[in-house]
Amino acid sequence: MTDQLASQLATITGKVHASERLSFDEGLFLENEVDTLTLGQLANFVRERKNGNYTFYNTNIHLNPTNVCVYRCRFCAFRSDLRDEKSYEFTDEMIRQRVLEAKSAGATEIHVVGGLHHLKKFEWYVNIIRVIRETWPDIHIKAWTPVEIQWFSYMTKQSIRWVLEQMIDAGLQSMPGGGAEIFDQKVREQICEHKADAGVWFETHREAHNLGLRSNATMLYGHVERAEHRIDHLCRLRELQDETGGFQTFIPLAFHPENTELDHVVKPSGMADLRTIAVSRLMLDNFDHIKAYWIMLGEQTAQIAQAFGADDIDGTVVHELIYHDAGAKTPEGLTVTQLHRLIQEAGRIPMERDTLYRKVVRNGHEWTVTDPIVVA
Ligand code: V47
Repeated sequence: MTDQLASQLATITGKVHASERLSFDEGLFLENEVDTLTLGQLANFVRERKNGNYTFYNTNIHLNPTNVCVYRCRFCAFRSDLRDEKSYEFTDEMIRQRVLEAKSAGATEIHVVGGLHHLKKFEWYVNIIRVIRETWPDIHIKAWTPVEIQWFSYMTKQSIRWVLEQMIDAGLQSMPGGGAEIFDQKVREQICEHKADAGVWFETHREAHNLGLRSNATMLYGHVERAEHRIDHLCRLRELQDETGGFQTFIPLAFHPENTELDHVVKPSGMADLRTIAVSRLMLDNFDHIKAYWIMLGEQTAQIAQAFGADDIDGTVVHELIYHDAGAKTPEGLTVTQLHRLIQEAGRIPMERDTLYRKVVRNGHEWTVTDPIVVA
């Protein structure tokens, strides 16, 4: 490293230690000039300042009500046409069964996202939330991305706020972070031309936060985007977080190319995964949590990620399809004992949280939650 680069790194290190915000240019510098172990050391400093030695996980289950989708995102292996052999849709009875399975597995959260089915009306989607809520009133429902919310708004000719209010009325309690991909419009045109753009994504999360919902944010990396697009993505997220404070966790999602139109792309390496997690931790100074989603990273990288800025590894994740259709080789779910091992072997203390980051205390099949876990 030249003297000039070393001096830039020293400035950034000083800012990180003083909890000062890094600029777009400093983000690019981290991406382009700083070695992986130095990035990890800096990100780990922030991670421990915010969350100590804890790594969070939750007990959750996924429900993807249909894979039929009007969109053809080039990175997606999950979607299906109605006539394809693999197309499916959930009935009320299937939803009830999934919820009862969640109940017997002790899940605190159900994560619901799926395709935009051209033959289903808004009421079909509201009913999914209602059936979950009626089947088990205690489970936290985290559902829909801005892509779905905009589709519902288009179908009903009502505002995004109205759509969210109907969903909240039916039982929706928070929103996952999907649909964000990369916010840059030129990149979106190459990977998901027709889908809701960055403006819609932010408008939906802003409305959700204003209505009292918490939500997550994601970034899909390792396809056609470049470093400046990733840093721009992170800077845009922290702007909305400054305004609303409604985001809980950020999840960088590594692209899985198998069975997609982008199957010529080489999957991001373990080093790229660790660097992206570390840079995200450093840029998103106003996010409490960074999640290393073990399903897509693999269990080994998720373990190491806990020393590169991540303080959460998601959950038991039973019935995940989006990554597994795209070639993820991870198991379709992990037990709590396996999650504990992943965390403890990384030298961290496992803490079960609910969706809103309250500590979960279990007593046999019963569970209660404490106040939100305080972070720095
Ligand atoms: O938006 C789709 C991504 C997202 C592929 O909020 C792909 O807690 C890689 O958002 N390779 C949906 N990624 C999943 C998601 C999520 C996951 C876990 C936790 C949370 C949370 C949210 O999955 C999509 C897209 O960015 N995706 N296909 C693929 N082939």
